[in-house]
Amino acid sequence: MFDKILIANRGEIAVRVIRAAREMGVRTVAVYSEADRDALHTQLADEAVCVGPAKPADSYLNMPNIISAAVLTGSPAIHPGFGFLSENSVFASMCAECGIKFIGPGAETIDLLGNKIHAKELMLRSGVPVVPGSAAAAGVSSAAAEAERIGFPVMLKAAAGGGGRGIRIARSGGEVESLAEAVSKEGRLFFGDGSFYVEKYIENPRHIEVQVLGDEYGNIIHLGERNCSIQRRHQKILEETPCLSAELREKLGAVAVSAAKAANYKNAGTVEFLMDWDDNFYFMEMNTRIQVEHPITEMVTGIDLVKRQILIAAGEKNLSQGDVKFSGHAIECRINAECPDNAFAPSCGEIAFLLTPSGGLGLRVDSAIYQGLRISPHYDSMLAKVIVHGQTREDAVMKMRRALYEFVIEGVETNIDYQTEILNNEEFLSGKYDTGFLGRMKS
Ligand code: MV4
Repeated sequence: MFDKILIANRGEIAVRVIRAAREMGVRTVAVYSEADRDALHTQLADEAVCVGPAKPADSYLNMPNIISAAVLTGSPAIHPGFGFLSENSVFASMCAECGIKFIGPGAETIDLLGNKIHAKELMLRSGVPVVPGSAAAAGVSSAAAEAERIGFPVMLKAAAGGGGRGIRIARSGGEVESLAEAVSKEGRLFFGDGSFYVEKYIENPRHIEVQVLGDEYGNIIHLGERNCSIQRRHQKILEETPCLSAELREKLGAVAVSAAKAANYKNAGTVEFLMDWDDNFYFMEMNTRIQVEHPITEMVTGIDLVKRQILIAAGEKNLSQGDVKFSGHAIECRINAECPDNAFAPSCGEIAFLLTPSGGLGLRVDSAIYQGLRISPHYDSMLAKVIVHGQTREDAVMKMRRALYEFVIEGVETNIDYQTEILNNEEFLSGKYDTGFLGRMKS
């Protein structure tokens, strides 16, 4: 086992990783920006190294500075968390070249799955169901013909896309060329890659993803699904598990394991599917990081995913599929510093008063905020994740309502009341909701 790891991240996920490491007897090194001198992750780690100014490009994305911090502190491994450098294959290679273990999949796997066209081609070859349509890159001039062949509506997607950037829906032939131009331009601008592809548009799908774990020896297991259909502008707001019958979970889980095997997948990953109301599912993409919503999977399986990540990176053999047992229902609500009454504009300032609802059976709050902390405009607006675990969905919903009722944050605006609205919504309570849910919810 590593005697020490460096955490190349900030906020709640950095704290989450530091906690796992400490429980394993592994020492921790935090990196922090000048804006994060007083941050919780900076204080909770055994050592902390300043890696640059507040702007992410100068600090949390500054690869030479972070590698230097690992070398100077004698850290044999780096956990990248999510966001920042977590899906950067150049960083993963740089770690390897410096003899530092990147806690995640190999650089080649990150590269392969980061390109949606290559990922889709791989899945097609491996028998994983993909959305009907072209796998190969389409050109602006051939896109309209592709779209006619597939049948409208279609979706145009940038090969390197993510976060809702570089995607357009085309409903008729006349608009394909200009939308293709736009997608290609966005791809070049945001990801340095103008290639794109065309596929059938699935109306009002559910976003269902499967957690997988692979070890260094090719043993891959799944840890069930998460329903992440409650999104606003491609930002997940609330996630829950389970959402499928045991039978469908086994089927989707087996497909997710095939997808991960095809990519020679190592460490924790997530296979994203679109699912329609006839339970047809289609591979969308694979995320090569630990995800924000991982705690709901931990709650229903009792498996600490971050500890598994560290153990796997250190060479430990995977659990077997039979070790994974599912129990009860878990929900996560993301608490953001934002103003729902003002187009969800980010809200900054000092946490003037804080009362965290953490207490009672089956309630967990993952967060890095404390009273007196200043919320900086430089970073993500997520302040906390409230995670509940109940025996049934109804129990979990009641527990989450209770937790949100108790949660007090003063000094910044939050979406706590907005989350409560979701939990009181009839469509949500029916459990039968899709990615159009928040757009329909009137508040
Ligand atoms: C789709 C789709 C329907 N059909 N692809 C949105 C972000 C990107 N990762 C993929 N996305 C979608 N791709 C086809 N062929 C609908 C979406 C989509 C969506 C997906 C998951 C969660 C929320 C969403 C909201 C709008 C659109």
